[in-house]
Amino acid sequence: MLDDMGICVLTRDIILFLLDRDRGIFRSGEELAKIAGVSRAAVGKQVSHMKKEGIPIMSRRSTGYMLPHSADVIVAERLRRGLSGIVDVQIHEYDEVGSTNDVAGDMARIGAGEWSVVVAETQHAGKGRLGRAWDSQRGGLWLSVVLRPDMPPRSVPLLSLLAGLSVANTINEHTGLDARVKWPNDVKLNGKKVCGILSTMSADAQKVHHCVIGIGINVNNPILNDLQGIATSLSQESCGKMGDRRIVDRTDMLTILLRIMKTEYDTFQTDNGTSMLKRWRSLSETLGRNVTVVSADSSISGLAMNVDSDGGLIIRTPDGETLTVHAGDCLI
Ligand code: BT5
Repeated sequence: MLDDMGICVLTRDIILFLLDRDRGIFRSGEELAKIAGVSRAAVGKQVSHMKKEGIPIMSRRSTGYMLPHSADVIVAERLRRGLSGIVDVQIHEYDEVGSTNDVAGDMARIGAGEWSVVVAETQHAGKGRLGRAWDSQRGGLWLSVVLRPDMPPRSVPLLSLLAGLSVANTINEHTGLDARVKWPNDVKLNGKKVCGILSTMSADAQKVHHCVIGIGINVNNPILNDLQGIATSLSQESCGKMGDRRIVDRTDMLTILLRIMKTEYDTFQTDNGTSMLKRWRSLSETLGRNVTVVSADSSISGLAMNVDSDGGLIIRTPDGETLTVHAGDCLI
């Protein structure tokens, strides 16, 4: 069917959109079929596909279908509408992939445009930096964004800072929690990691062809026992006094995140990151602290003074030397 913006909407997406809009209310197959412009049998088929994916749609004979209020699901069509006129986004939604960064990278290599976004419910080979694994169970936000910035390759780390800042501001706006950014690629809540960023690029010496900004946010997903001491999720941090876990709306979060990221990126392109860096510094939990940055060939300790215009961390060592590090693990 064509929606009010003239966009062809997949039958699955329109059915999910309608059930999401009327959560808690049964809608007949006939009504859904009419709006989606398909047969009742086609509606039944799409609903059973969605149930197999784990979307808890309830079916009642001779009444219809209903999406419960508690269902934690990314509603692609609500996301598209929320971004319409703000970001010209191409959403590619998957139930399961190896890594959204790999899928987005393949798409970028064959010409996908800026703001092509790959989002998956789960990743079976989610990646951190340096070949580390990223745990990506259902309930999180696992996405990768294709960008084609006009910048030299040495400045690409700024995009990781931009993405981290956008995530922290999204969390603060959407949940009222106090998220902070940690150099180079983390977002933290109460000292624990709630989000990691993995940026990759294709470039020659002077010019970036494309970047893939991978963002992993722990939202409603469980945190592995092994990671409990260092990682947290939005739902865990939003626990009520009775210890009841809140389900955070991932569709709203993703909408806000992409809006904030687009605004940051537009400004970034006009001032080369000057104002983004100002905002990053004010949300930073790294600056002003004693840190050790460990990379493949060095370990540098000292006071984190500032970030430079390419996103490098400026450190003053105990013997008064000032050094800039461009990558590594930052221990505080
Ligand atoms: C990162 O690496 O923090 C980058 C993570 C990027 C994940 C996104 S998800 C969407 C996109 N597709 C991908 O395949 N990746 C991106 P790093 O700084 O190296 O941190 C990795 C370390 O964080 C691991 O060694 C664990 O200790 C820890 N970790 C693993 N899973 C985690 C999780 N879900 N939450 C918090 N920490 C985690």
